[in-house]
Amino acid sequence: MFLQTKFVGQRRFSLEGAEALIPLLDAVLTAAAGEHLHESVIGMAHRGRLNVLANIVGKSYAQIFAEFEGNLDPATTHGSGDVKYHLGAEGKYHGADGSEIVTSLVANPSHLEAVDPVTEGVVRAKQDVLDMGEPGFTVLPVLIHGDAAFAGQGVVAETLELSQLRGYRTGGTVHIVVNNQVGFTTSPAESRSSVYSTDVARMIQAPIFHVNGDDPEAVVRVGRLAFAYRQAFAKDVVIDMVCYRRRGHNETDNPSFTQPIMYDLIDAKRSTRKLYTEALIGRGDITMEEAEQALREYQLELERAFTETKDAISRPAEPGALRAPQLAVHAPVLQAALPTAISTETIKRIVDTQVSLPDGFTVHPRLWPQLQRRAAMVEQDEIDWGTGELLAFGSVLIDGHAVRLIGQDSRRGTFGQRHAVLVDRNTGAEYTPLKAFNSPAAKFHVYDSLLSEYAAVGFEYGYSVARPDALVCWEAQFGDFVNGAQTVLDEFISSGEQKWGQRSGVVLLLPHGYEGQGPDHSSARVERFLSLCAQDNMSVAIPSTPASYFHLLRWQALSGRIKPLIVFTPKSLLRLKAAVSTTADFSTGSFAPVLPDPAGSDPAAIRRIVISSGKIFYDLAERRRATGATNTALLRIERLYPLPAEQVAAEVAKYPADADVTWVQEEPANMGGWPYMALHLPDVVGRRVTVVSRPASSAPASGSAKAHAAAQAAIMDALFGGIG
Ligand SMILES: Cc1ncc(C[n+]2csc(CCOP(=O)(O)OP(=O)(O)O)c2C)c(N)n1
Repeated sequence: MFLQTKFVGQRRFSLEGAEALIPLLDAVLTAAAGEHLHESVIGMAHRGRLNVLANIVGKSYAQIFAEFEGNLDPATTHGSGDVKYHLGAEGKYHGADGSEIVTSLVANPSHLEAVDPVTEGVVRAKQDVLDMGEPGFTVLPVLIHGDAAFAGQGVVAETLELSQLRGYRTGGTVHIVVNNQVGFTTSPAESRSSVYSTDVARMIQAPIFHVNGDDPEAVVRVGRLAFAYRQAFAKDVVIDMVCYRRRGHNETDNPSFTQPIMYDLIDAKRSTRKLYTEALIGRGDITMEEAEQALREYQLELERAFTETKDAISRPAEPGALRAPQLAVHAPVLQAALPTAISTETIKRIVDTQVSLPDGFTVHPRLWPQLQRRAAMVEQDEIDWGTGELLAFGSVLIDGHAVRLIGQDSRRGTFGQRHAVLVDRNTGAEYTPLKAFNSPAAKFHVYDSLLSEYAAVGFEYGYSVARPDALVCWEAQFGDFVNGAQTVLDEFISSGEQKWGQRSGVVLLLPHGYEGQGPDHSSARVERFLSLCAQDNMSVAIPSTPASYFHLLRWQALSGRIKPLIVFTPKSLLRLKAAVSTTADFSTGSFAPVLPDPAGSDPAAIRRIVISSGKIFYDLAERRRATGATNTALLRIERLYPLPAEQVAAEVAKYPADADVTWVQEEPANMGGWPYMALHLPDVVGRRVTVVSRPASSAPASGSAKAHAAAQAAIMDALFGGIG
């Protein structure tokens, strides 16, 4: 209300009509402090966010006014910044009884409910650190929703579905629906088919309390009950606070155009505060003078803060984002090579876990040879992709960093390449070899996830924000399906640091490659990720060998560069004979963003420099061998962003200055790396760059295996001619 008079016409998404949210949060957080919980993390949208920041998280009125004045402190907004009702904050809630609890509000985008899984991930990460992986659930998640969004957004159902799963549970979330009975201008009859907006929560049998928002004492009672339920059963609980919205969707809207009768009623209605004050006076709990005095004092305090803000030229920074815990990390390393090799003893130690199973454990007879082969690979100097990954995870654990890997069927691996968890053939008991390297602070967490991308990726983003010391990997079943999480990619992963200064080192593992499996099992949309890259916001890589993947993962864990890493991972290369690395590739060297031509033909004879990324290199190398061509050099770019311009230029400079440069990719010309390379490569190599690819296409790949083979052959023919 105060803001309404001072900042006329500014949007603030007021809580008027739903004021009881504040005593409700007070009841929940005071109870949480009473139970000695460590912390509470709140995720919410626009409605009442400023009130929550001021009254619950302890953001100063002066700071809020300063932001309304447009005095956004560059230290809090980092780069492009965001509108004031999206910023996160960290503070402490001080209850009236003197109790206190650390409380943070997670930064969120406009996309309603997108912050739900992110908040859960943040909470789980904090719990994993505090509780050392045992379920103590000492951090409380609170999610505040709008009624229309709770009913309409599918990610709500996905997030509820996470709540009891081993890999995701947080010991129960207190959900509060601020049910003001209208969504923007849309009435419930148009916005849901369910009776209540909260009906979606019935699927997890959560208790749902419907409570009258105009009865603050009932609201508080329900808040205490809900928290007690969470503590007793470690399950989600929902409070449906039925209230109203005194103003339009925001303060510039006129709601009577669309809900005239409702707004006649609301206009005639006395506010919750007035009704409650009258009730207290009527009951003799306070006098009229005391009530007026309290209101006057509060308004004076606001006026004082407002005047100070007007006077102040700048304000000291307050955290605009959920801060990562203080960490002893190295200075960020980007271009410089970070030593990521491990000793041959460590290699042996890690590989030995595959065949040193507990007494009495019966591994599946078909799997046993596969595990034995891993040990033999080191001897034979032919380490495959699955083993390379094992070496990365094992050595990162040995180096003292937790590893969390989660995705659909990630424990076995979609392509049967991982077997991170072994299942006893006779008893069904589980054994996770890499847990041999667990320490209290650095554990190996590997889970199969629910069949979700949106909530699943959101959760890992949140987890990684709160745990930058850990290697946090989300794996897609096939990379194609990551587009179900596009909101998280656009709003959090690629832009969270720029908007809110919120850093994440999350790793996305996205199986990608054209192998004739049709339009939905081929492309993780390299082009889309590259279009999101700017200002060094993340890394995008397509490692082409097990050792390259190994060094990349270790680089991500050890470099101190806390940026998301997108990895396009292989399918057929998992078993391709040519795509193995030697033991020395792991015990020496580091991640190389550009791989030189391994053939070592005479540089002076080169007429064409072919640059590619990922699996197509093996097809190119094979066709070059088959045709006996000696005039073509094959370079690989292992990390597309940040583009290793100097290294690419240095490799190209080894060949004649008039040699042609061609970018080759499996993807259609409007997809893959080309749209990005077409913009940047000519400058890097100092000459025109042509492309050989599938023709531009609306669908990413053909549905026919025959058409696939023909298109792949056409790419090779275009470069090398027919085999003859
Ligand atoms: C995913 C998404 N779609 C659409 C919008 C635009 N939008 C902003 S607020 C709003 C209505 C929200 O209604 P409700 O959830 O009941 O919350 P309220 O504003 O009433 O508190 C809409 C449709 C959005 N922000 N996010």
